[in-house]
Amino acid sequence: MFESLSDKLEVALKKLSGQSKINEVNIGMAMRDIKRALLDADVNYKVTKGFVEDVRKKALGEDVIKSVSPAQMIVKIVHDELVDVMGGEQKDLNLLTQRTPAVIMVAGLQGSGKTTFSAKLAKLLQKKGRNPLLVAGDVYRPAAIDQLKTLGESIDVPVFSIPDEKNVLTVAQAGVDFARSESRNVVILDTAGRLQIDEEMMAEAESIKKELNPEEILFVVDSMIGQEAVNTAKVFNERLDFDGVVLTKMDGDTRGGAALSIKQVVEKPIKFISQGEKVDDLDIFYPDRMANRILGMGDVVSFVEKAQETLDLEKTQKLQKRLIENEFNLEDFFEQLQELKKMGSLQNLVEMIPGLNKAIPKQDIDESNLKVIEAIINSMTIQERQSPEVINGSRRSRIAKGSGTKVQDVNMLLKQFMEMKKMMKSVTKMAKSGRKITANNLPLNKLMNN
Ligand SMILES: Nc1nc2c(ncn2[C@@H]2O[C@H](COP(=O)(O)OP(=O)(O)OP(=O)(O)O)[C@@H](O)[C@H]2O)c(=O)[nH]1
Ligand SMILES: [Mg+2]
Repeated sequence: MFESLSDKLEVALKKLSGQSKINEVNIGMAMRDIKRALLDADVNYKVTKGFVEDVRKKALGEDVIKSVSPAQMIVKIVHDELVDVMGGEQKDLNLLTQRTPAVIMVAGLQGSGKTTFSAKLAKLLQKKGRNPLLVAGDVYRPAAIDQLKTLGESIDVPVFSIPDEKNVLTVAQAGVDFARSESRNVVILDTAGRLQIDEEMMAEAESIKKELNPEEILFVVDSMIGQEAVNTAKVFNERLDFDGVVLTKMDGDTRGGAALSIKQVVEKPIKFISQGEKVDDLDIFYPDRMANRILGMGDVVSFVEKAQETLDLEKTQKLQKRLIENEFNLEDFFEQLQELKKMGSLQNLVEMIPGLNKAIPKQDIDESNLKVIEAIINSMTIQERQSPEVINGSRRSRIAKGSGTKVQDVNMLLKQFMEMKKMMKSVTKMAKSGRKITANNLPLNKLMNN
């Protein structure tokens, strides 16, 4: 699913990765590539246009945090836009109802996967502790009842049907009564496939809605039909004002356009995606996870997110400036530790930064180290922090006492700090020669390895 779109987006975004600044020119080029990728994936033209405009605006307006590269920032912006286009938050079924049973009506075009989905949903709800009943509301196709029965048996969910009854309202109403008498708290009503141009069938769907007043109407659409999915959704929505969309056959070579267009066009959330003919292949739709899947760069995204949320931009820039100028002292170091601490546990942090988790093996991260370091620096005077070279023997033992540590610990910290400064010198040289300072050569790395 989405392979081709993913690949193209990746290529487009990679082109930015060598750039030190985002400007009109390179962002313009990237947006052209992204636009083409989306259109090739059969995303609706208007949706594509809006998408690209939004990303461009945000990219040019955004403060780029220093510890994050411009390319990483754009990945994040594109990711957020994908999430947005697909509906933002995950939307649950509306089953919080006073009425028992709650009724879910399943509607859509012929062969879109309604019956298969109904069974998958029954299984999912059952797993969640609900007590579903499947109701065979396809009164037209002779084999429809048998198909649903077979599926129901395979998941141990009862199926209600009235053979030879041709009025779907009669079947549906009797199904609801039956569910009530059997203490089944959710009815899933599978309906006949209908063509949107078939006025009689569309009117029937409307009358089911009117009579049963379902808690939830789900519109099932085959994701393989691309743009047509959006048009169909529009027509069904005008007639039924449905509550959510189910995209089926996402296991096929769908280009993904429907997933990215439907929410924007009909303003209804995608609630499930179905991939496969087996009854257990139903996924709840999470826009955020889907965006990660499309971009394949989840780790970069969460890193930027964390950095945005917590790192104080001004402080970080000030520290970096001092690093470059080699004026970095223990006070700065302390400040940097505080900033990093805000980002959560070190382990989490390290796992989030691409490359860093390889540079620092898990067993080398010892959070208690940090506390010791903090305690020691806390026991120093401002003068000592600013000019560590004044810290002589008697100062060392005073600091050790004050922080509840040993003189060796203080020695160790000072030694590490000096080494770090040495290291920073070489980083500074790197920076001056034009090479980028990345998370990999932050002083933290060195420190944690000692
Ligand atoms: N690969 C794949 N096949 C699916 C999926 N969902 C359904 N199918 C297949 O698509 C065909 C139609 O599925 P149904 O569930 O019968 O569709 P329907 O909408 O109930 O069809 P009608 O009742 O005839 O309108 C069947 O062969 C299913 O096995 C899916 O997510 N992936
Ligand atoms: Mg069917």
